[in-house]
Amino acid sequence: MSTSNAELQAWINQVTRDCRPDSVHWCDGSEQEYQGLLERMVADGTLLKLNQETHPDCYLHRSDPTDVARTEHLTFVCTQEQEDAGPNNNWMAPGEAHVKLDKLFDGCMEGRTMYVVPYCMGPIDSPLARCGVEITDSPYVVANLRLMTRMGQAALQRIEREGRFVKGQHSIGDLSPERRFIMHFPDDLLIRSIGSGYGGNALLSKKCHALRIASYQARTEGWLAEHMLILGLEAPNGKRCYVAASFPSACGKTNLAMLRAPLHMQGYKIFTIGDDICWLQPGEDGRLWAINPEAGFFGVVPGTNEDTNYNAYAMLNRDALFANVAVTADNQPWWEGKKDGKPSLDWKGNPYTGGNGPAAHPNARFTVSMRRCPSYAEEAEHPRGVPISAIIFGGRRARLAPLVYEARDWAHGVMVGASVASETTAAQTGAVGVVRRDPMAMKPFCGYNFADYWGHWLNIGAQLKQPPKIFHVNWFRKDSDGKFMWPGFGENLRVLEWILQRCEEKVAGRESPIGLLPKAEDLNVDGLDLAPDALAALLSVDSGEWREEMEHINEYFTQYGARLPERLRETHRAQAGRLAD
Ligand code: GTP
Ligand code: SPV
Ligand code: MN
Repeated sequence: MSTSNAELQAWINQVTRDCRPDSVHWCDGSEQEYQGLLERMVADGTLLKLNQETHPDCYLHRSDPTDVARTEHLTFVCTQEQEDAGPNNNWMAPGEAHVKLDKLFDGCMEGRTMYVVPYCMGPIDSPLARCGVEITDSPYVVANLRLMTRMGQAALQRIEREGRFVKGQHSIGDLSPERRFIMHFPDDLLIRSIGSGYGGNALLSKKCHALRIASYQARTEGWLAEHMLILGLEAPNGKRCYVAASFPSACGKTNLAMLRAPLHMQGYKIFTIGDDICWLQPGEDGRLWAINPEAGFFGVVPGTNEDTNYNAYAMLNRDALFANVAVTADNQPWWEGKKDGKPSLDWKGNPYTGGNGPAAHPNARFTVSMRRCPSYAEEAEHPRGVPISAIIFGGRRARLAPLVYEARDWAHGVMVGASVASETTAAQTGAVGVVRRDPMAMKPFCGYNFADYWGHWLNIGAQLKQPPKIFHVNWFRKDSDGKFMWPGFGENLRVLEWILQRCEEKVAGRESPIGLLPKAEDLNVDGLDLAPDALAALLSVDSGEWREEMEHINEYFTQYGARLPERLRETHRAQAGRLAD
């Protein structure tokens, strides 16, 4: 096959010459092609067929034990000037990066098939959507892209019509962490990734394109590429509004996006538009509009069950690809938090004895098409997206951050987002549970200098006639025994209800130095089994601790030197002042 786009054809020819695959396969995105890939992977052991009676069309992929999460220390942004990548990114000069990568890619596909995968991020007819092509030697990556993106013929046609696309060159190489790099060349709309077959390292449409490259593009084009879920919230009166929420990796986006109303709040309904990535653009009407560029989910498996995430759990019994879960004796997938069955083999395929850590890897994941989600919203296909009424930032903080508070205005909201901190999780390699700054949940994903990014956020706000209100939430506050104080999951709807009422100006907030908190009587806690004083603690602001926090935020901002927007500095100063009073 070939394409009428000369740039694409030349790039494919070049990669073919360099990587020397045995054959080249252009993906058309058909069901037949998908089934063929699955069969081939079952035959060579890349995939294991799970119990087809209980889990029709479900498969398990066991990745290399050194390749189970994103590797941030091997991820680089290669701009000409280091300052443009900023202190928030690893940087390498483009020339040096290409020399290193050329050596690694040389002949790396010998004996393998090279797949050419055109994909579209966003509804295929949306002006907000953008296309890309991933070249990969991993049929597992291709199968994931089929579920996660609008992939194949239609995307190629859009590329040929528009002429512009992001290039992603990927090879699993020899899977050695010593020869693993995920490099971005935003000026060339190019990604080169080698040595990993896992998630965000290898499905280049996702974090590499839809966040790192897209955020860079968005800055010059006047939009935002964010690590956010999008949900539709339908109130008992039938009115729907849309909310975008940004939490760091493995901090609750998928769960909130698919929330099911608990029994006592049956009048409400949540619709899922996206669970991980959101592209936002000011509309002509002065509102902020959002699309989900993805078409599927790559979600955290452990902890998922009928109570925590009913809708996700319902998707996991057919047409799902699992990565690094355990299996039961009758070959059903199993993970920590699953209520039935017991593990027979752990995620590495070894007999599970109980003494050797969890049976499923803590970052075990599922891949499924969005259409399989019972709460999937038709609006996800709307070319112009949905208008956003509220933006929520959040993190995993055992202390300090209250359950919910509202920023005073857009600029204050940008400061709230820029100062998000969260405990690290298993979604990236390295220590778990360490608090680090993760502004807008974008620390691993912003393709340029954070200082410029915050400036861009301020500019976007200035263009909006009806800017969304900005909130901060924390589901993860712990008591002195180390137990979560807030029940979380479905009960988070109580917080969404308050947010909705604030958006509609139906309730007033309670002023505090960090923003508006709910008055105790405005947060619905009927029927909740909260420890005595828990609500007061969840809604309290400790000025002493917050003064210290403002010092830490200041130290963090100082790294960005003169590039830090003055407005952000002022907003910080004003809050520190309010805390000192
Ligand atoms: P990425 O896909 O990595 O970007 O993560 P995500 O933000 O979509 O995270 P996800 O919703 O998959 O949640 C990850 C973990 O957080 C799981 O272990 C959940 O059980 C836990 N979690 C989610 N929501 C809540 C909550 O409200 N309270 C508590 N305590 N845990 C939660
Ligand atoms: C995350 O780590 O934020 C994810 C999973 O959503 S990955 O696709 O691996 O980045
Ligand atoms: Mn994510």
